[in-house]
Amino acid sequence: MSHRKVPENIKKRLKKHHQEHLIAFWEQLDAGQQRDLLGQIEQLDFLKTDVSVEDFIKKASSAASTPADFTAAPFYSAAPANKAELFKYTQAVELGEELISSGKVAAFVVAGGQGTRLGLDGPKGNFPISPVKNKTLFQIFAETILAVSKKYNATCPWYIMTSPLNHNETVKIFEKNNYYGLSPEDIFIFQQGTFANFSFDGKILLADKDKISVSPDGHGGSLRALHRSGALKDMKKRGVKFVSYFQIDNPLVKIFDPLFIGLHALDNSQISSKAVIKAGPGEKVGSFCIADGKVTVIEYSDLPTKLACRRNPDDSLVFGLASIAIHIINLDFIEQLNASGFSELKTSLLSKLHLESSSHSASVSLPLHKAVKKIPHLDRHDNFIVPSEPNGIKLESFVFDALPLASKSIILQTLRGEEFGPVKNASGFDSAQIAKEMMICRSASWLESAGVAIPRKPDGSIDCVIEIAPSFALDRDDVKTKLNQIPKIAAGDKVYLS
Ligand code: UD2
Repeated sequence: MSHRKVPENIKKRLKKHHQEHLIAFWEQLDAGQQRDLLGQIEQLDFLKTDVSVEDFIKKASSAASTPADFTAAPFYSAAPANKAELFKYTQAVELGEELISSGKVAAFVVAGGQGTRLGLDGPKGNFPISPVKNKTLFQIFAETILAVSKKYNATCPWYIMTSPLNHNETVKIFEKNNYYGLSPEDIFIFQQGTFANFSFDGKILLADKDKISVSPDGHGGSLRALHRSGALKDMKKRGVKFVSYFQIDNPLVKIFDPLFIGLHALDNSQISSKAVIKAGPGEKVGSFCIADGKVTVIEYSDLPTKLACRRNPDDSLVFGLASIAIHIINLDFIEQLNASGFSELKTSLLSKLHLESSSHSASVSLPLHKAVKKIPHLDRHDNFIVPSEPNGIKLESFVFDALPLASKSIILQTLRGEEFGPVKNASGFDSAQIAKEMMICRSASWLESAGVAIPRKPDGSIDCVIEIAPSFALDRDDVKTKLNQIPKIAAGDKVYLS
């Protein structure tokens, strides 16, 4: 046992913030463990400020971030509404294609989440989902990026954000699968940061005698992680200007969409978003709004039911524009946020915490949202507690909270069946089963619009299983160029087009 003393400044800091229990087992740790624990304590930004952790926890409520007054957000519709828009969309597609071809666009997936809810032990990206070949989410995205690189004769680098929960395993999966045919130097896998977990009375929880209990800092942490990991630097070196952001759970995402990229660039937007019309007032997605003149997303849990159900005269939902977590973000904007430490947020207590505590040359701070969770931990009597009921608080930041910080932010509507089939639950809504069915429906729709006959049952449902590989077609138009390669499809067939 080592008898090294806890440095006085750390002791004082812990006392001031009522977190002395973090060193309760100090005497039982060896020198290496003590060093390790000190390092973790030093990383706790808020311990370096005057703000009490109790305040921090009490005020970090998602409700606190809901604006008092907001209206519905304007958006570009999925198809041009008039001649002027048709002209603009055509221009945008041309510009978008040019930007992809010249290597100005990078793919960026946030993949810090685990597949636990889907019964998968490991990174969610390793969840098998394609209807015929059972390809994983990682493989579908990799093959899409490869196909885009070929189509546009360009290098399309892919940035993948993991979390401490799944980083090593993600790297191993890519190595084991030979990067799914992509060149390893064009794949950049990096980890997001973490926030400490708290008990309800504002105490930081211990995972072990020498380990602070932490959780990934939310997808909002990606903006800081892109900077800290060197990913932004790598992008700059390559001449990338636009980051195409998407979530690991959506196999239908169109990662490189010329129209979206082009509209974003034409409008000088700093961060743009794709949206779908909500399936109903209760759908668990954020809603796009305008608050204080800025595009803002209000999470479903923060939108009062009365407002969520409010309807326009034509019966559509007033706040019916759903965020599907697909964005184009300017590299410059991410850099700017990191460099400024989000000075726009200076008035908020929470951001004050982060701004003042920033020991890094650059630091990003977004509002914090808290989630009440079951958090296993070591109590002060050395008992390891596995709670059966929620017992603590996890903090997260959300990437869409960066929208109101942009000078300009646009929204493009897309069609759910074309681009949004998230895999979140083991069964029911947003399940793998539904995502698979959506993949089949989209393939059938692409084929039918090219004139291919798809067998259907008397009730109109599709009577075959189809999978279109990204190498075969990236969109509806690509299918039309491959008609001679498509076999006749009979009822009950399993068809894989590659
Ligand atoms: C998210 C959005 C919701 C809607 C929906 C669309 C939030 C809070 N809500 O809901 O508005 O757009 O998606 O599908 O985002 N992730 C990380 N690190 C983290 C946390 C999450 O990488 O620390 C990734 C995760 O791997 C996944 C994505 O972020 O790709 C979404 O996370 P989620 O499943 O917690 O969000 P969800 O489904 O509640």
